[in-house]
Amino acid sequence: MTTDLRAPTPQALLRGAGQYTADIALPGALWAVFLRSDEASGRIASLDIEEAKAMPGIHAVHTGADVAHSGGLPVNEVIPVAAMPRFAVLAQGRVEAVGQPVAGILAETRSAGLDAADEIWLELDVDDAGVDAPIAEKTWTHGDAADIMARAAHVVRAEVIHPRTAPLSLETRQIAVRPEADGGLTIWHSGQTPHRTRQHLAQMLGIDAGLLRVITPDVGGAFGMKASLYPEEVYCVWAAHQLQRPVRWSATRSEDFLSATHGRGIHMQGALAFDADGRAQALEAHVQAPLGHWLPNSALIPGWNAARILPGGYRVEALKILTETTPESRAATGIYRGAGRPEAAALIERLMDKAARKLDLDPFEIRLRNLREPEEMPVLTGTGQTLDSGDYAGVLRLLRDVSGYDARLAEVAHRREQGQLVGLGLGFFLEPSGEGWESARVTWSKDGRVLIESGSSAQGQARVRSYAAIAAEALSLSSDQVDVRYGDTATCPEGIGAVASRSTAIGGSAVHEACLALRRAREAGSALPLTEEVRFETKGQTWGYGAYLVQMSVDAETGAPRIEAAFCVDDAGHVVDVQGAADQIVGGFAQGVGAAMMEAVHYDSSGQLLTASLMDYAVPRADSVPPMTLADMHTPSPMNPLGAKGLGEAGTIGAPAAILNAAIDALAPLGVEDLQMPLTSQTLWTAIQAARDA
Ligand code: SMO
Repeated sequence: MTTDLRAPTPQALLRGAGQYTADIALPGALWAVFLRSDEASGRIASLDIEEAKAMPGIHAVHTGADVAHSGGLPVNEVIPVAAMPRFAVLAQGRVEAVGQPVAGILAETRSAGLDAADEIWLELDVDDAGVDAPIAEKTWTHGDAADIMARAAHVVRAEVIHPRTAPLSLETRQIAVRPEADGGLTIWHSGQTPHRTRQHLAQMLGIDAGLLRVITPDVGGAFGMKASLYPEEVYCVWAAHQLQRPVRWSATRSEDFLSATHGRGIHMQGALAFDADGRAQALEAHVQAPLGHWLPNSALIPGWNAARILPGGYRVEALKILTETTPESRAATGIYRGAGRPEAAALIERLMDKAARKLDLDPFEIRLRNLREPEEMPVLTGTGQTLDSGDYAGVLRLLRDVSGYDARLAEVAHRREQGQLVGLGLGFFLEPSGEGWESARVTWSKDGRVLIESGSSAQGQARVRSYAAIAAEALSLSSDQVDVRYGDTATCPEGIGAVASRSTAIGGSAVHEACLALRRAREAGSALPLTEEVRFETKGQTWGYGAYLVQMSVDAETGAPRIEAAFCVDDAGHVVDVQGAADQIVGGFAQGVGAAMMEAVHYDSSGQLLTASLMDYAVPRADSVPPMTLADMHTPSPMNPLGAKGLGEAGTIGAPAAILNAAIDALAPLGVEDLQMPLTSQTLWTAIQAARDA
């Protein structure tokens, strides 16, 4: 069995040469299958597993009582939680959402496990799910926003509702666990944070972390959905340890719809006050962020991000923002590419567009009047964030140029005279990336080859290419002399992982500093082989940013929307991998198109999931991606030696704001002032009819 995780190139992944968790051979492994709740809320009146246990090929069946001892999953309390919902490996006395695992079955084959699940008799006393009170809330206050609001020349208000979305990585959740002779466990896991996974498992199951080896082999997309441990995964690790048998689980697509974390779902309302010249003076906002029936590690991040980032790049000092997070008897919510950033951008950009209309200013002009200047930075915002660097007005001016904005305005005016529904939408956004530290061990061998072992990990981002390029530049080598390895707690130095667009700026800086140390050692006359290990701690978050312009037409008869063109200007500081950066923008934009125009997880009023397969849940395809023109600026970040900023979420953050503004602009001649996502043909057709009837 291979344990040499020399990471493959992107080309190898495309050829099918990757090795994913489901590819790991695990002779004699038992398949985990779960009986899941088919009700959203209720007391377990009876749960009879005897018949299931007696079925052929069934090794064991467990219920909540068997795993009641396990500890809770640590939650990152960026907003303090008043009453933490219970983390249950298997339901404890009650069910709290459709899809919650109630019994775990260990079977010789998956189909035997599925048959046994049919023979488990679960009786529920169904009760009323209801919506609880918020369990975590936080207010950001600066100055006296209410007073300014009351005296302002102009106040605009907006509401943006983001549907729950399913992150939908191509590879579903996967885990494979093998007990080892020393009493330890090797765990192959489709995850984003191997070291954190090891630490959380050790803590929850009371196993010494030194006995656990977590390997994240190739991971087929994650988008934040794989940044936390799941009850099903904790069960597999517990069961393998308990039974001393290898155990594996591979989620079906429907299991992911039911019980993987959902993103978004945030409902935001805001008001922005302006003086007579269109200068923003005060901001008030309310962020309602839904939680599910349990909290993954990053459950509170989206609601926190949506608030702290909300003023964006604009000079609006007085503010009052309240975030409330409320559990629902639904699947858990968590981070999903952007994680609160698209929500912040959509609300502030709606407010800016509304103000432009009210003050009769061009959408570019009102933003240029309010964006912070490069000379102000670093600057502390009203929500206590330090914006590191940037030329925000510069990207707007570049966007205006590359999009040929003035000619497009004329084209839109002309087509409107012919009765067409067509509009332009602008969105400016910020992308704060991760904080903290990351590590790298770099070895320069006698044969001249260099091996990077990173504490970071990856899920398809061509990390090999960027880390190899950083090492090649520092050591004056060619990239093909560099190998990269990551995603194994046994062989790689301690690290955080691939979340929050942090890997190039922080993990890459660790590689850079380790290579510079090697270079110095070499120049001082040391002989090869040489190894350097560096733990790089960032001085603070980097704030990537950008501005997107979308041209959209809407079929007046059917409501069908079409993005005719998209222009994306991004500033991610120093860019290491130019092709990889462009790919991230395009892929991210496609996910933003999905969120803005087609995706929505639906539950009925009793908590039944209506969108449990790709028959019911639309996702963007190649033909949903419009013609895109990319342009970039490069304002280096002072926070790390590479000057790099995060960029992996940019497309997903900037797209919905621009698309929403474009759709509303397209229907504006009919008197439409607001629309909510997803902007499907039905949404737009309904808005057109309502406007015509008005
Ligand atoms: S939403 Mo990301 O994987 O931090």
